[in-house]
Amino acid sequence: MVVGRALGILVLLAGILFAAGLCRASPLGDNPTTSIFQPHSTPAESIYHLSIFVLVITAVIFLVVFGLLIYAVVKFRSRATGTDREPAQVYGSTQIELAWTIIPILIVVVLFLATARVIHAIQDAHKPATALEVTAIGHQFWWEFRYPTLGIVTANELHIPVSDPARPTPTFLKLLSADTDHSFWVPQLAGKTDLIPNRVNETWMDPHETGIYLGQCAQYCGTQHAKMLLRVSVDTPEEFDAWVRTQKQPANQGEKEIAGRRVFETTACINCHAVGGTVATGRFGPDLTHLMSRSTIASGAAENTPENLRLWVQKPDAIKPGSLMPAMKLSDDDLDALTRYLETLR
Ligand code: HEC
Ligand SMILES: [Cu+2]
Repeated sequence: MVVGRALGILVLLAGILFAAGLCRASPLGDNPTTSIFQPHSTPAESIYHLSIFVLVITAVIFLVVFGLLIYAVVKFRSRATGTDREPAQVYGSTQIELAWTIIPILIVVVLFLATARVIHAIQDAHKPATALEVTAIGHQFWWEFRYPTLGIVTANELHIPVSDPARPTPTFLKLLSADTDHSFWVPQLAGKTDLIPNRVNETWMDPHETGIYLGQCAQYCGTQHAKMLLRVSVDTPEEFDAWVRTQKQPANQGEKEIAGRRVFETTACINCHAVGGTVATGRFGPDLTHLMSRSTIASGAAENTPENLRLWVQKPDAIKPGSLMPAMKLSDDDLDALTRYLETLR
């Protein structure tokens, strides 16, 4: 009996240690993580504490139930006593039945109240006047970010300022969808919130540390849902201001890349893409005004290098099969010129 129980507990402990090891394996910094166990923002911290609380309660229930089960299995195992008689049958016990009705009800009430408290604290949080406002729009299969108060439009890589708890500058996001359901999830910064067509959802985050935070669309939205990644760059106030200044500038007109610019502006590119201050005003695809200020393309599917840009325009499917950008079937010369033009969009 003792051996069985000890074994069960050992297996459980090994499991917990293994899971904890997985979560700790990648420290923030060079190797950003998507673990909910390393929160860096108030909503994520509340969710983390709630998760631990629920995990502890359920672990205790697990241990008690399994302990009793193992005890019963061992204690009442069939023994070679020589008789085939059934053991004594016990019918009903008011005390035990009351106990196993009332205790679970109490546990559920406690879990409910703890969860309701966290939901209320996150959903009804006060929005300070210093808050940054961003509108995030989910598209198949990329993210559009608009800063209505700053007049900036960008894609896939969200820049926000770090929030000093003494003088908070949280970011409040309005979540919209251009097509189907998506879900905005940056585990270290906030819980998941869906983006639903014809509905405005909201979320917020107040990152306490600068760095890159990774996220992912968390609601299946079509073929390339898995490559609908999110990058949040949490900047120091100075870095953020500098970023805002660059983004507010009109596009580099690519004077030196007339040929490439002509290809861009005489091809269907401009129906789907915008480049500030030019004839390109399409909104179906990501804004390309400051394309080169982003470190990845196609929602994190590839690094933003000249080779990848060229490959992307030539054959988006090579990077992201099923993406909604068509292969543009350009000649090699046009493609080279176009790539050079894209590289001027800083
Ligand atoms: C029918 C609309 C459409 C046309 C035409 C189109 N694109 Fe796109 N483009 C998209 C969509 C949609 C995406 C986003 C794909 C994704 O990430 O899933 C995209 C993504 C891109 C990206 C990556 C941007 C980023 O930040 O991730 C570049 C660069 C780009 N297109 C360039 C071009 C060029 C150059 C042309 C013309 C030769 C062109 N596109 C024509 C719809 C279009
Ligand atoms: Cu998705």
